[in-house]
Amino acid sequence: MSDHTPPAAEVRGGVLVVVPTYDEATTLPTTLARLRAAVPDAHVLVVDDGSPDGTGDVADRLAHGDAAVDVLHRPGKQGLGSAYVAGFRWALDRGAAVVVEMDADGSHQPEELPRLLAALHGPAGPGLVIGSRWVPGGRVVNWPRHREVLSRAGNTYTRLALGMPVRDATAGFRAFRADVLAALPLGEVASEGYCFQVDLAWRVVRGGGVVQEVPITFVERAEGRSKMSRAIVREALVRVTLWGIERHLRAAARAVVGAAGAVGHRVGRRT
Ligand SMILES: Nc1nc2c(ncn2[C@@H]2O[C@H](COP(=O)(O)OP(=O)(O)OP(=O)(O)O)[C@@H](O)[C@H]2O)c(=O)[nH]1
Ligand SMILES: [Mg+2]
Repeated sequence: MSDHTPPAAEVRGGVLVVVPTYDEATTLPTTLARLRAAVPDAHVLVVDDGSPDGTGDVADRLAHGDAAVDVLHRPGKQGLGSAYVAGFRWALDRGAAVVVEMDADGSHQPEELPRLLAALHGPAGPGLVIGSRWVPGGRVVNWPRHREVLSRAGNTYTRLALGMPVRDATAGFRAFRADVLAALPLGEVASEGYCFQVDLAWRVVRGGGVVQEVPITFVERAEGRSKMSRAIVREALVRVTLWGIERHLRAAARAVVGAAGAVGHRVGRRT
């Protein structure tokens, strides 16, 4: 933890942006500067997993000069999902009203965050707002064709398997209402990569919450290295498939119970 730990009153009732980092020493300073300029009232928590490139020190330096920036240091790479869960707990413990997820690599443009926040307070009453690449108006810049195909295909598969009305469920630029986030069983979330994003959206939908998508322009990182891997894609594919099967089995079980009830009712009337 950086030497500035904000009193709860500084965060309470406000927006807390969680920025997970692993080897983002070259990208973090610009991202934080843009974020602080775009949403000056927001508090920022960088969650660094002992990055070998010294991102943790860079983050500490930035936090030292800015009371609205804090750093949570974790020993060694533990994955994006668990970094976010640690950041969420930190935010909820301090009474944040809104919790935001944002990458450090420049793909999520801080200047678009005010639109996400406006939607969160808008008439649809969402518990979760997702900055979406795949709704009308959303787009990607400088993304290799194979990444776009993978993301579109993965999201279509997810939507059909889960019957979830979300076009970009793997997106990681999002804003949660804190009460909705606090109601999720964060201790049960075991997903690590893209799947973490699907997992949380799916839990919000199953809990009866509204998920709203806002179009964004996603910009491929210009510096640093992607942590996307085959294992992360595999994790998402396996888990989403299992959740889809589970959903169909539950629906089938409900249909059988319903049919048995109807037959029992008819038999009962005849006897
Ligand atoms: N604390 C922490 N942060 C991580 C970890 N893995 C990735 N990150 C950060 O999470 C954010 C997203 O990671 P990226 O490498 O950009 O992965 P991605 O956005 O899914 O993949 P690309 O689309 O290729 O950029 C970045 O800010 C990373 O530094 C991790 O294990 N721990
Ligand atoms: Mg990225």
